[in-house]
Amino acid sequence: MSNIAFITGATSGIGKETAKTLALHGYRVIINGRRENLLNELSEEIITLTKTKPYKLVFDVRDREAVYSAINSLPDEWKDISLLINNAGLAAGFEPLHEGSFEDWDQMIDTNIKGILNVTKAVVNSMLEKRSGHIINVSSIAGKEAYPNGNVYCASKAAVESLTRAMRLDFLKYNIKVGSIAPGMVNTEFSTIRFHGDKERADNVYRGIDPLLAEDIAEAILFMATRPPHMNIDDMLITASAQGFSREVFRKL
Ligand code: NDP
Ligand code: 8X3
Repeated sequence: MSNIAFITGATSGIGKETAKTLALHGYRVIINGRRENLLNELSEEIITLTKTKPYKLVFDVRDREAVYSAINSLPDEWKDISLLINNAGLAAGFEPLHEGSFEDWDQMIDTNIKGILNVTKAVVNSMLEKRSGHIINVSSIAGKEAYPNGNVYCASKAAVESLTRAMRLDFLKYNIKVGSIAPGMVNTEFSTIRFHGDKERADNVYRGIDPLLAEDIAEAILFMATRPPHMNIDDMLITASAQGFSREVFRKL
């Protein structure tokens, strides 16, 4: 097996920490995101940490042509991807369904569902040919149970859970492992983006608790990725200790 890992949404949060963690553990990493300046910064950080240079692919996972053109442009020495982390994703908006915005809905559905489909279809061919590979989809606790105002985001992550199971079945005979990880509350840019830049409202989400950190999820992804060939982790649900389930949080105020 090669040691090339491809991480989507690596400019921030879980994807960024996963790229660093995998690189520190000997993977050669391909990093993706739309914000080129942040990919450049991460690249420098990884070079300092590991003395190895990541490969940067700037594209929007919603843009099918851009996805294919980026993957096809990989030089031969970067083509043999053995680990795909489908992490790029977001929540946009937090309103009851009847107040939701079409734009937010499209962005979540196109990124969280179609983005995974686009990238997986573009990357999996070489895994199918080699009859080996591993795909880890970043789902969410929101995919396990809907919560008030979560509507389309929860549905998009429930789709990630379902697609993960479907991929596992379709790729089974090709010896490609497929699993998903479902984090609870992780303190990243996630809530700021969900609330369209309202940082104060975002900070409030984590008020009075110790939320998960992106590093916690990165370590769990590393664990999933480094199990021996006979073992696959299908699903891993991780919450902060103060989070009983989606909206059940004990805050020390
Ligand atoms: P961040 O907002 O910190 O990071 C999101 C990443 O996704 C960024 O690197 C962003 O890069 C990338 N991204 C978003 N849209 C696109 C796109 N269209 N094309 C390419 N990249 C994109 O949030 P998190 O790290 O928290 O989120 C990572 C994943 O974890 C998401 O799938 C999220 O749903 C999931 N998750 C998060 C939880 C949390 O509480 N934080 C809990 C459970 C799951 P850029 O903007 O540069 O394109
Ligand atoms: C992000 C976690 O609980 O805000 O997926 O939906 S939550």
